[in-house]
Amino acid sequence: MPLTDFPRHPLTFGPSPVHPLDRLTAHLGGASIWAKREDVSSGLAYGGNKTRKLEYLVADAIAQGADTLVSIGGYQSNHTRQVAAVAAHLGMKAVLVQENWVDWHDSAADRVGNILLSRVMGAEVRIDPAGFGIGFKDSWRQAIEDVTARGGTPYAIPAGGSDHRLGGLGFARWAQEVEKQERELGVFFDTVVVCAVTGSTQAGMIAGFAALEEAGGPRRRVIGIDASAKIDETRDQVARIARATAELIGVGRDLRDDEIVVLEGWAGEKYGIPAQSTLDAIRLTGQLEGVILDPVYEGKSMAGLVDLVTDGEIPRDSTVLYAHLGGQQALNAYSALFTHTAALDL
Ligand code: 5PA
Repeated sequence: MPLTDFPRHPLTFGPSPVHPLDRLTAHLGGASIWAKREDVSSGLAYGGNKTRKLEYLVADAIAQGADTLVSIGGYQSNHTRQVAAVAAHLGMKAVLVQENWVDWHDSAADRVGNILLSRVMGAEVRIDPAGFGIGFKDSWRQAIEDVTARGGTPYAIPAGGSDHRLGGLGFARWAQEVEKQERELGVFFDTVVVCAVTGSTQAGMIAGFAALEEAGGPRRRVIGIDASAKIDETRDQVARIARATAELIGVGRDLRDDEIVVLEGWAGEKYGIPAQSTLDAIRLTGQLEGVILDPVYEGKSMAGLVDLVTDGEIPRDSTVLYAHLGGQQALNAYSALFTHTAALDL
């Protein structure tokens, strides 16, 4: 069924803003770089990429009569913070399993940033010592059972809202939005760069652009940058969700392998731990553009973009759309990395 027929509960101000990154473009001396900003497109606890995904999931939750959203992430999950905000906004409850996904020993990691905001918004936060993993977890199953046992009606949202029938729809719609904004701005983005971990952000984009291509639209590259340091899992998840979403929205062909591109090389050694290239990209974008990136996701995808443009893998005459997916709140748990100004010679 076409995307427009799926029920959607709006949670953003409207299309996320698109704007050029002129000083970064000049600095790299090549491809023209623009950003599309999921981090400033909603008034619900700073938004981010999950807010757009949740527009479809909560429409389903409301239709099912759910009263409690149950989800899972790391201590500094941006996703669970957005679930908490959406639950508050809808007058629902939120139960959030927060696992110890990151081997990062900042003494405030389970108190500041995202988790602090979720507590402010009234979510039930369950700290769990389990490590990183995007699959189904017993702690999450338990949380769902507990809600039922106390008479509530849970709606289960997997990590990142990804491994869910409707998980790819939010970013399939993002693709349509991009096409409309291109027409308004008189620009064509031949390349999109996006961070990938639980996968439905990139997968949704791929499915959405495939649908547009089928309707006569141009081909473009959607380059995923793995930030989980588990490239095989990320690739599998993106491919699986992209194919399922494409089928769901009526794309009448299998996706080509060259449509599913997830690159490794910028995740560092572990999920959640910034590499030197992550920190360099955060400082570069901050100091050239006043645009803030986080050390878990966006700093890694920007490091990928910088290298791909510098190496010519993204050609000089390309016009690139960097998907800024939010996540700045986690910076607070990484204060030890930024105790001094390290001004770049720009
Ligand atoms: C996240 C995810 P996907 O999980 O859809 O691939 O998106 C990756 C991503 N950028 C990129 C930001 C700012 C993100 O928050 N975050 C998760 C979370 O729990 O917050 C799902 C992992």
